Amino acid sequence: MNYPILYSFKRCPYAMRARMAIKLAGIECEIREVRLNNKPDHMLKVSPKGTVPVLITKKKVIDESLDIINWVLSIDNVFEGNIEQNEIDLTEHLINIFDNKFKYHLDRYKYSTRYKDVDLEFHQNQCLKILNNLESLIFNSEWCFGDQLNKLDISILPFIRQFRIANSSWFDSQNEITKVKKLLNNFLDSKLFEEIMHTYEIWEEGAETSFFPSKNYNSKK
Ligand SMILES: N[C@@H](CCC(=O)N[C@@H](CS)C(=O)NCC(=O)O)C(=O)O
Repeated sequence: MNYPILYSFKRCPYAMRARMAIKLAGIECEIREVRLNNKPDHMLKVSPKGTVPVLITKKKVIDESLDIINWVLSIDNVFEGNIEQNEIDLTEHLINIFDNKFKYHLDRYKYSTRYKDVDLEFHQNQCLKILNNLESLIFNSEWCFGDQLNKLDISILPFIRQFRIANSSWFDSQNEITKVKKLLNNFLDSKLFEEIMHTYEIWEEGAETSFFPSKNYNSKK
């Protein structure tokens, strides 16, 4: 096997953060885009829990997005080079809040029809509270802690993007989260975002290999 294999799903926020880490470290992978309602047998064989992303390296199968980011960081410290220890601690603390609380309320806000008796406004407000807290902790700069992308940026921005998508005009009208809105716009306008959102054909056993980052063949934009 020449390349690590990444099972991925374009719009999945967890897969997006894994693709960002991989891209930033300059690692090349074979990418296998999946349909969540028809996961490949091979993916389920190596990772029976059935979530994406799944990264298969020469030595191990990594099937948690944060573990993929940490594996990338163990090879190439691409995004923690310039930040202070307290920012590293804050990064871990905030990722935890986003993966647990924010995601919980986001699901009930964005996919309210999937839940029984949800109070959409309550969950919207809980997410906003978390963004207000984030607003008070980040710099007024390109990324959370300055000019360099950090583990925090790549971990939380895909979720903030989803939150905005649920009601973009409402999100854009929130005046107390200007730094967060700037951060999200910066992300959505970035080359990195464009690269990680490349569209791949759904992978099937025996299909020709597609690469991430894209080599611009065997895939369409
Ligand atoms: N804790 C996992 C969560 C991954 C996850 O839940 N991914 C979703 C897609 S966004 C998934 O694969 N869900 C399985 C399904 O919908 O069948 C991680 O961080 O990698």
